[in-house]
Amino acid sequence: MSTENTNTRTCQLEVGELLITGKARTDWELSDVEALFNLPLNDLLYAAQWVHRKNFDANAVQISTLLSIKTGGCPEDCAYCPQSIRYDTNVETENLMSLDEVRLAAREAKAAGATRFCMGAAYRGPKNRQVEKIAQMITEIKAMGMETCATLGLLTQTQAEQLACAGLDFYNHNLDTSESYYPKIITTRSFSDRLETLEHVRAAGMKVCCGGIIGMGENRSDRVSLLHTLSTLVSQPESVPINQLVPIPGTPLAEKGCVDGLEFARTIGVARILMPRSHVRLSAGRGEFTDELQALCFAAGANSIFYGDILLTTENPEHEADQALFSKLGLKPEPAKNVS
Ligand code: SAM
Ligand code: DTB
Ligand code: SF4
Repeated sequence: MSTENTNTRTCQLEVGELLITGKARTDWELSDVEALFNLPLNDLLYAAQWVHRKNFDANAVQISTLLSIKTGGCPEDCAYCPQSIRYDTNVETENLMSLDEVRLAAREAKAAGATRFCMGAAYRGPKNRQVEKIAQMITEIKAMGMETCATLGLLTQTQAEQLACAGLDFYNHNLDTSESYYPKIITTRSFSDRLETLEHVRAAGMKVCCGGIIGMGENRSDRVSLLHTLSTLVSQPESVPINQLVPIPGTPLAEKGCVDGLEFARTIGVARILMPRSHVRLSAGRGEFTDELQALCFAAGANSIFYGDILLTTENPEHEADQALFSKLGLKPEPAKNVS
């Protein structure tokens, strides 16, 4: 394996039975994804690094800041989620934050060096009056010179266009898992509802942030299927968050254990090869990772993180810990202008 052929104009790499070019393609077969998952880890890491270096500075990591602008009280039944009203968790229901509160938080994030500001809301989907308020927040944050991202649940086409007009750069909406495992995790909206929202986001001209969660009791074939679906969307998502389940007491997935770290890193490596130009983000669950596992994930092609002590409701590594890790690994924040 791994014979680099530099004789042709396009560099190619033989990876097991596959020939990869490091360019984005959306015609992956399920069997290709399976084959990548089955590679010896060293071969997978080599191929993922090869692809990563063809498309990115391998030592630069895109940094986003996340703010929960509307916490808790969500009517949906997502089995992993501390914000669902159906589960008895420690999360209190709060109203949508005011424009003043969000402005202040965004100023602080900017001062701390954030280049992208993401706002999350515990909605099934926003009401039109909520979209109007959030559109104002987006316009103000854009004016501060940061990129904007929001995750508000299902969107209609009109809502997606309103958000795009307000200056929203990215919309995060995850598939979460494979189509076949999905009904075991969420029953209040379907996999195809999610695909429809992604289509609305694309049609409105925004960039797509879409990924999933590892460690919800799914098996390897579900992880294969999730990455296959993501990489064969009409356009690949520009950002691909790979979350490790944070098991929350009170939710149906409270007792699920952590997925094996090597399997997590393998998932990152496969995502990197399938979606060469996407930012692959280490998202929820990073607080439980050792420095060594994070280093392995960066080596496998992860190049984005959430920075800040809290995600939406759960803990993220403290910023001092991330600064120390970046220093130990020789990583640097990716400059905003290169961020896709
Ligand atoms: N309500 C909106 C929605 O569901 O699209 C936006 C917020 S929701 C919290 C965003 C994403 O966070 C979910 O799709 C899921 O992937 C992730 N998430 C939520 N709880 C999690 C948990 N306990 N562990 C890992 N990821 C989680
Ligand atoms: C994503 O995929 N992960 C982030 C972001 N999109 C919004 C959210 C993770 C939430 C983890 C659980 C919590 O903090 O409540
Ligand atoms: Fe609601 Fe989103 Fe949590 Fe599902 S993931 S319960 S939609 S906040």
